Formats: sequence, C-alpha cells, structure tokens
Amino acid sequence: MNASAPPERLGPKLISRLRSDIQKPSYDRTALAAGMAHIGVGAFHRCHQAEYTDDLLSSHFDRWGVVGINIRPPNLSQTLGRQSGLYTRLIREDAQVEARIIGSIVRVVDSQDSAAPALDVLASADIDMVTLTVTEKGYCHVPSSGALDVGHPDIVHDLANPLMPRSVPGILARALELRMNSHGRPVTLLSCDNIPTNGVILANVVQALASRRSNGLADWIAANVAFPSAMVDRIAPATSPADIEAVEQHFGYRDAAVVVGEPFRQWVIEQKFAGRVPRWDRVGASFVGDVTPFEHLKMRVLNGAQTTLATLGVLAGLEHTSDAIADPLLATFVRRMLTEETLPTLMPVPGMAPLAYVEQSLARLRNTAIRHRNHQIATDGSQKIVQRLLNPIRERLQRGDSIAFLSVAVTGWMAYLIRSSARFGRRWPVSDPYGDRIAGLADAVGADTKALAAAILAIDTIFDPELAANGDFRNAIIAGLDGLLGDDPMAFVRQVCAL
Ligand code: CS2
Repeated sequence: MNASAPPERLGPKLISRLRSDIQKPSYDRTALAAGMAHIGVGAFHRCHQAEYTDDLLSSHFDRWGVVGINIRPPNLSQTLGRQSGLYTRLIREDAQVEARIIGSIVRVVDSQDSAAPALDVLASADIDMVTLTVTEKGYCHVPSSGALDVGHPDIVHDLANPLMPRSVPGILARALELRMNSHGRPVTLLSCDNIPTNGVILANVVQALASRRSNGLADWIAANVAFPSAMVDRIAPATSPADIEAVEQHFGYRDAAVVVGEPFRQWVIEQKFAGRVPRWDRVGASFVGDVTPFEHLKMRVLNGAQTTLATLGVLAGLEHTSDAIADPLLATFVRRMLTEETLPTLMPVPGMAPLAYVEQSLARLRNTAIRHRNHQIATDGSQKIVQRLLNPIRERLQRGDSIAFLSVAVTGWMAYLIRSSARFGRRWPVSDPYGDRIAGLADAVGADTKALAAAILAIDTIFDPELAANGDFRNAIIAGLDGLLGDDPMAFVRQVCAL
C-alpha cells in the first residue's frame, strides 16, 4: 500500500488483498440471505453474537445473514454501512493479537429518527429470529420488580402512539402486530442483555403494551412468539480511536467499526424457540432447559466483580478494570467478596466448579490488553446492581449470613454517584438515569449519612421495600457511606478487608 495515500477503507474489494494472517469469511457473502435481525449493533454484538453467527456460516452455510438495526445513536450507515457490514474483530490478550474479518452482518438500518425502517425489517416474513443488545435500561422496566415502567417517557409516548413507537418494547409490540396482520409467521425474540431472566422481562414489557391493544395481539404473541432467556459473556469495551488507529498502523487499512475483545466467550440460550433457529449450538453456544444457574454465576461473579472494581477503582483514581485489579487492596477485596459472600449464593452449575470460575473470571479481568474503562462499566449502575449485588445480598440476609463486602460494593456505586455531586465538586461526569436524583439527595441532606442512606434506600424501583427495611442492610449501607464518602475511601476498604 502507498504510504502517502490515506489508508484504504475495509470493504468487499479489499478483502482478498488483506494480509494472510487476518482470517476472512470462508463463505460466499453475496449468496447470503438475511434471516435474522439484531437491535443494538454495538461493540458487544459485533464481538459476540455476530461472531458466533460468522462461525455458523463458515461451518454450515445457511440463510442466517444479520440485518443490524440501531434505534439509538450511533449512526451505522457511516461506519459499518460504508464497509458493507464488514469489520475487524481483534482478540487481545496481553501482547497477543488475533485479527479476523466478520462477514455475518449483511445490511445495516438506521432507525434513530423514526421507527419505520426498523419496523419494516422486524415485520418482514424473511426474519425468523431477532436478537437484542439494547442495554439494561432499553427494556424500560422497573429494575426491582421487572414490570414495565409505565412512567418512562418513551412508554408514555408509545401508549399514546402505538403505531409509531420509540421504545424497544413499543417497537417490538408494533412489529409483532404487523406480523400478525400480514403473514403471521412465528418469530423468536432473544434478549442478550445482562438482566436476570431477560427473556421473561422482555416478554413482560412487550405483553404489557400488547395487552392494551384490543385486536387479540397479546394472544397472538403468546401463541407465536418465543422469548428465551440467555446468558451472554465476552468482555468487549467500547471501541476507542486508539483501536481504529491500531488497525491502520498494524494492518494498513481503515476500519471505523473495529471491535476488540478478550479470548473468552460464552453463550447459554434457553431452548425455547418459535420458527426457524440458527444452530448456534453447533459452534460453541449451549441450548439448555434452564439458564438461571448460568446467569446467576455470570452476573454475580464476573459482572459483580466488574461493577465493584469500576466504582471502587474510580474512587481510588484508577482508569481501567485491569488497573483496579492490579491494585493489591482492591484485588483482595473483590476476591474475598466473591469467595466468601457471592459463591455461597450460587446454584450448582452443570459442568462448572464455582471456585475455578472465580479464578478464571479474575484472570480475565487482569488482561491488560483490554482497556475497559471503569467509567464505562459504572455507567447505568442503577440498572445493574440488582442482579449483580442486591440479589445475592437479599439471599444472604434471608439466611442470616454476613454482607460485609457486598454492602461495600453497593455503597461504592452510591459513592461513585455522590462524589460527582455539587457537594464534592462534580469530580466526573456520570451517566445513569438515577445519577442526578441521587446526587441531588446528597446535596440536600449534606453530611448526615443516616438520612442519606434512608433517602436512597427509599427509591423502591431499585431497592425492594423488604430489603430496604432490613436493619443489618441499612446499618451496613450507613457504615459504607461514612467510609467511602470520607477523606480516604481506600482506608475504609482496607479496614473492611482486615475484618
Ligand atoms: C460490563 C459488561 O459494562 C458493563 O456493565 O460489566 O458489559 C461486561 O463486560 C459483559 O457483561 C461481559 O460479558
């Protein structure tokens, strides 16, 4: 390639000229039909479901090309669209890099301004499977109960305008209505977000809207649509400009949609489908009867550790997960939390030794080539702590077990939000639907941590009232706030570890 010309952009024409150490799709993309859609084409989808599908197409070619839809920013046509859906997937582990071009996304659709383009795809008779990664808050549910949040502005809008919705549940309900009224083909809607019983939650929020229609939609959905639950796993941080630059430097082409992930990946899917299904179980995914033990294991151990390292890591002035876990104090804290408090809450998981899983998870978090920012993981913490920290706390309290570490992790999340309030000089920008509310409570209450704990625990959409009323839990939260809002939060963490 000419050193003075701008690097060529990745696309179908460039593929045959790429370096031989870059893996390329082994199937004929021009013969690939679009049989499924995905909503939320972010780094995680590109590094996870799209890669499994690429594996499937390479080993058993079938009609499972993916139409990638974004209903929220970023725009896809300028990046993936200009590359005909092609992108580079880098797997990094410390100094090692493996590069592969993924070809499973055949078309991208931007539906940020109106639901119409998304509805056209989702209602099409060609689409038998819809996967979703729309983040925890995309479901518009109440985290503490799983019910549809009817006060959510997008849901208020969709209840008034069901034919031109804005929310994920609204768009899916309308797409299913279009299917019912036209070809009537069954479809599977597969949630791939880190929410416990994600299929049940998705079915709840869609059905809550469908049941308000008077045309039999709710019954049609019950008979023709499957909502399996799934556990998904691979650490794949948001792509940074440095990742795009690295592909240019290393491989000599421009790829605006590159994604970087770790070697580990896992996908456990409840075997509950409607219509035709991509056989991801032939390429490493597992189809099982019950996902619950797997999702508890993953969300409480790996995600619980990530959230804890993220918020305490920011309080300690550390940038990435790998920096936080390299800190001996935080490493000790998180290991003790997982082994002493989290592990005893897990159900037996077929083929998995819990302690080995903890060690494997900690090793994954130590991968220095994965630049996962603590602030990214701390984003939307209010939507994550129920499944990662509060559920194991509730179960431990029911059995009279201690919550010394898990409760500090919960106050780590509170302190992360509060230390960005006016009282603390707005130390960092926070992105969390409850961020302003909790920072506002801290500003209003001042230094009285007892009153602050009471005000935060009264938010019943996060803390279920029974848990919030538990005296041991309240006292632990007050102590945690005292410690983590003081002058030296890490001194408090040290004190907890010396228990
Ligand atoms: C992370 C997850 O940002 C976050 O909340 O904890 O995205 C995590 O990296 C994945 O769940 C790993 O599978």
